[in-house]
Amino acid sequence: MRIDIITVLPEMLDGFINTSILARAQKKGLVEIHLHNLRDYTTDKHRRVDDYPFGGAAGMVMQCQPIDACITALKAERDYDEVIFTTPDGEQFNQPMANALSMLNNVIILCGHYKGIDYRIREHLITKEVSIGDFVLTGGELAAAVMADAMVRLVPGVLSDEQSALSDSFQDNLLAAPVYTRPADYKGWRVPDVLLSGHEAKIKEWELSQSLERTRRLRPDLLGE
Ligand code: 6GU
Repeated sequence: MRIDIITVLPEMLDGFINTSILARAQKKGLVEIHLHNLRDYTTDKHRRVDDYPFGGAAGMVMQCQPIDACITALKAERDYDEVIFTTPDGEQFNQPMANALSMLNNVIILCGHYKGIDYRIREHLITKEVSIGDFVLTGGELAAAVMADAMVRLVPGVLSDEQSALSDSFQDNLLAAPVYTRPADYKGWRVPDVLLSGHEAKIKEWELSQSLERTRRLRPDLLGE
């Protein structure tokens, strides 16, 4: 899978995509993540990528030209499955969407900024508009990071233990069961006895009952309740 992220703040994403699991996934050759500085594509001599909105509304609007130039240059190199725009009025990102996107070969993520982008970009070049929740961020960079992280960890081979992606909260609409590590007794805070019993069937049963109990208590909506 290849992800191309178009942004006016590549430095904001550089550390993130080159750290930890995302860095290892790229070193292993399982994914490629490329950052593109939108300012490198403007024909404006002052490197501006935004302008005042027609109609006199507040705030600046990202212009068509640099975005079109960047996306067109990328599309000349390969076919893209989706051209995603991050925006608070987009479709809500969730685990099923992460699962579907993780199976694609080539994806562009355009990070929104300022008051918005010229709507013609959304009409003519964007294939999918995505929000990461009902709150407003100053820019789409954090949303792009969230999406890239959720997608990349699902690519086969990225996580050392394949099971660990399958047993995530939300993969089966259940919250994950609690986990513990050594020591079994820390300042009198004890790990549940069943986990120390070595009885695999009993442990599975306990984990499922914990998952159900936590989901019912914390996220009854996931159970349709
Ligand atoms: Cl994708 N962008 C911005 N700017 N704010 C958001 C968002 C995206 N998702 C939730 N809030």
